[in-house]
Amino acid sequence: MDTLTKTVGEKQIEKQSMAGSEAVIRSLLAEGVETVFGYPGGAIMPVYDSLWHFQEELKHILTRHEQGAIHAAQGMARVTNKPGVVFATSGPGATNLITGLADAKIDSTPLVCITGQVASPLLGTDAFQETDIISISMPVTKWNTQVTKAEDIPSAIAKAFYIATSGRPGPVLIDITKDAQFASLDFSYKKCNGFRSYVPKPALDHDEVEKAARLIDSAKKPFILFGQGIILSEAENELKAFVEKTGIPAAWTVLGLSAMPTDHPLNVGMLGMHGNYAPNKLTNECDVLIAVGMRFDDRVTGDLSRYAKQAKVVHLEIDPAEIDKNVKTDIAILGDAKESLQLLTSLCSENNHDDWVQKFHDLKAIEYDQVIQKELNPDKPGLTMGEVIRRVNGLTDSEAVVVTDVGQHQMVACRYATFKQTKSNVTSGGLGTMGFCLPAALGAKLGAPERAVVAVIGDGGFQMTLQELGTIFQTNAAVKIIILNNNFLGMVRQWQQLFFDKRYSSTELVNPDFVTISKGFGIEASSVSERQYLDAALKTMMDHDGPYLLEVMVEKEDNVFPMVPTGASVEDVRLS
Ligand SMILES: Cc1ncc(C[n+]2csc(CCOP(=O)(O)OP(=O)(O)O)c2C)c(N)n1
Repeated sequence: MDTLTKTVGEKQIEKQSMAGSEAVIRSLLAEGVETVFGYPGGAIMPVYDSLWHFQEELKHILTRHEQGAIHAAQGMARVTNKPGVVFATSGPGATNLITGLADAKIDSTPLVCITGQVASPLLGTDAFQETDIISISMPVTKWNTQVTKAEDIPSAIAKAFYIATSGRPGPVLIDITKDAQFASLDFSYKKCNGFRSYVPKPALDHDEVEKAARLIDSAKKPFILFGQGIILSEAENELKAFVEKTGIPAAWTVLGLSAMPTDHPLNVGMLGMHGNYAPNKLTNECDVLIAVGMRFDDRVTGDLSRYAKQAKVVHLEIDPAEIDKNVKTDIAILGDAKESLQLLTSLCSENNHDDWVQKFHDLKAIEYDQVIQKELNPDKPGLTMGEVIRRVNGLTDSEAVVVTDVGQHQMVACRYATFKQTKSNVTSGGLGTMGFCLPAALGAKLGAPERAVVAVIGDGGFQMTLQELGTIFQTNAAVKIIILNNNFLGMVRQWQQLFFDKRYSSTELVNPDFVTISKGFGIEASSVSERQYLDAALKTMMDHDGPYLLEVMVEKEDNVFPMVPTGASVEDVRLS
């Protein structure tokens, strides 16, 4: 590598001549990246070769599948609020990223994915492992670009990091042709801080905030709904201050979980299809609905034509595309949640709404009697998913990062896991991607090594990405894996029971021996099916030095309630 000195204006800039592949690595280092998840192949070999020379500076985690790499990067991003970075080769390597990209896009997770591409003279010739990943990934990335010249690599990467992390975060993809990786450039790196036509953070409109404050002050039954926007903008303290000053009850979406301590007196639980009874029902009784950093997903709103029609709606949101998308707003506050909440809190009067808050408690008592008590302290012999989660809360003192897959176990974990700190719930919310959990838990553990990370997975979803046990073994990441085994694709079976006259079409699973599989991957494991051994089994798992898999045999045909059936109104939430 030669060092060149160039004079630009009056400044002497040190430039280094190097290959495009090395520029990729140096650009990532300039962005502060410490870990990359990926899988090599022909079109990205020059980058992997350059990586070889930077093993001390940049750790590469070789997953067993590109889907595992991207979910692991998502898991890391979710616990650190920093972009996850992924390498994959062209063709199948790149297409294997698509599910993760779609998942990260809908859940606003910052990712920078770098794919190798065939050499530029071969583009469009159906060359070996050529695929048009730019077109394929267009709808599932926040931005993507193809680089065919080595000298464009640093600026493309700088732009990628800026776009992935600014405003509403999301995944970006850079596709680099093999000749651009081999060619040399004079390297210098300048971080991107903005470019024309992209306004990631709208300027706060003081008048709108003032109007919202007056409306909130005059409300008799105000209700706050908060989502992941709080976590992404690190507005946890601002949310708490707002809630406490105004005395307004607040409910979280699935992705908003842990943005506030579970036991905060004004935290009234989870919204949505399997959320709590009170926040769903009382959505249709509040007079002012204040939505912060959430997007009125259909799982939260149910039937829109019967959603909060009586309420004035205030929406605090960073992405203009979300305003009036699903729910018509009366006052839109565009901006970063942290700044918006700070100003709004300062303009609102101190207040309390004790009678209104009591209504939430009254409905919670009904839910407790009819659902929660039976789930957490069952008197039937079969184990419930809820009692497993209750014990995990106790064993981890509510300090763990809980990573879930998709299905009944996910909803049960989201309902019953308790949190003391933020960024403690990692789940595939918008896309509902089975197979997300195991690799995401690995990424979460590597991103937050000091924290306990508990992966809660169904027997179905586990078998979608179980090969990542190999990566967990190789990295010795101390992920605690709980398979809640009901021998069914449980959530689909629940719907078949409730809405398809119990026709269990292709949902019963004949499962392999998960303990043997885990041990085959070098990961200690055990199975438990009786209540009397459950505590000890969970404790053994948590105390084990290193990763551990515990299979818990649970009731085969339990259902998750409450439930707002598809197409129903939130006020028609069912308790059984
Ligand atoms: C990739 C993917 N395929 C299909 C589905 C549809 N789906 C949602 S939940 C579910 C069942 C999950 O079963 P399991 O992993 O055993 O968890 P359980 O519901 O039993 O807790 C299925 C098939 C999905 N969400 N993701």
